[in-house]
Amino acid sequence: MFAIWFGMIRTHVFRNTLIAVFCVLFLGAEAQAHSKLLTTEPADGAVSVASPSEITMAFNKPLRLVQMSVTGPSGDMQMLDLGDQIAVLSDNFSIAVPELSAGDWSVSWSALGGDGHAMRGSFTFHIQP
Ligand SMILES: [Cu+2]
Repeated sequence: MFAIWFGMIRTHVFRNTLIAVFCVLFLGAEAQAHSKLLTTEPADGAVSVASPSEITMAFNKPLRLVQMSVTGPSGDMQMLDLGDQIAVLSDNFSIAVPELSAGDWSVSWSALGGDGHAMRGSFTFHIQP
């Protein structure tokens, strides 16, 4: 009786351990499979003397950019027109931006990874008056 009961616990523990190990391996592989933002122009934290004419982003693996916006010193968010780069599988994007005023700007983007998972990120730069 005790042996059977103990056996059930062991089976459950064993099963849960297997599930845990599987999850760690799976999630680890997931994280590695995702695209990573390598460089941007303007670079994150850059101080510029002029408004950039475009913002570029380079990723280590192709993804589909679905949305990009800039938020300026006034706090107003402007959606950027992705044009023919929207949802195109690529590892490099150059998106035109309107004339930006002096101050702190943050860029937000969202994308679909090559595996279809949603991704997002942001970076900032500063334009000197
Ligand atoms: Cu994923």
